[in-house]
Amino acid sequence: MFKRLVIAASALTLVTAAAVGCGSNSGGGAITLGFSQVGAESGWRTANTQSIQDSAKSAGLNLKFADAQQKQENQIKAIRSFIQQRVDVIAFSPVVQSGWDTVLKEVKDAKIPVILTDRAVDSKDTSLYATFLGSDFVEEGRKAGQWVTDAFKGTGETVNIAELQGTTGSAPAIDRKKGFADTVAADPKFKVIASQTGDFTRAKGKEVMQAFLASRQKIDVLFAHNDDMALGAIQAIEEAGLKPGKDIKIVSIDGVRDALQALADGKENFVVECNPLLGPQLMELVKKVKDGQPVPQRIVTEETTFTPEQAAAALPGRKY
Ligand code: GYE
Repeated sequence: MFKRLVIAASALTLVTAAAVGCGSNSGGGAITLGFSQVGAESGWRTANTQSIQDSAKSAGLNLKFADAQQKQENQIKAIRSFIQQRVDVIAFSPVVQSGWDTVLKEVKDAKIPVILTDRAVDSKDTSLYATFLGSDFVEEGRKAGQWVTDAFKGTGETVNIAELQGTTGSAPAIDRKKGFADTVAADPKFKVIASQTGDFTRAKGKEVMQAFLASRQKIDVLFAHNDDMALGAIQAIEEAGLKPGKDIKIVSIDGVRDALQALADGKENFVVECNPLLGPQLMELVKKVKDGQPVPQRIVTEETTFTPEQAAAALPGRKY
């Protein structure tokens, strides 16, 4: 909570500074990076923010950090304020995929390079950004779908699947849904009987799972687009007197410590990793684009998957 207040307060400072036209670098020659974060909706996001703040510090960058509280309009405001402050580089994790062309053109006109971090935009004009650093979300969805396919190999019976989607219109929600659906579509016994957004949060994941359970359809598998929604759903399942991981098999994406613990405890069945520790790579890219050096258009993060045994082994060293 305290952290959220601090982040909200610094977002305000940023807007105020822009309004009074205070635009100089305070880092005394250091590169100034304006970063617009999605929010603080999940454990993944908290780890991502920490990684960016820590690595900006150790790279000696002057970081202007704004938290958009899951609202695109706040991100657009923050980006405009970064332009006014004449930051050297702008990086952001776009909350949704669409609707960025206008503001990205403004940034281009101001000759400030842009780095997309974690999530993509659907702008046709790829010259609006220098590079996109982040995961392959379609592949993550495929890995989740492959686990479900393998887990139910022996049975010819229908397998009912409930899906908790991420934030509507966000790249990870769109891509993970697609990767999963394409994979399970190979066998018609897999049926996605319920699919709704839980906005990547624990509270919403729980609430939507309660509604799924209240509909009294038999659910064999829950696929959650992130760990936090799965963790909320586990609470709903337990409160309904069912055993998560047994009565309902659960697969989710991210690999935060709480989910690995649930996996090791038998309350989840499989976790697909999505790496939030993008800070060090981002800072390298910031330096390069600032210097006008070439960078690849797309940099895909490397990630793994976890079974319960692998989760138990990974837990002691897990940093987030
Ligand atoms: O999976 C989720 C977070 O964009 C990859 O956003 C990120 C997703 C992550 O809220 O937990």
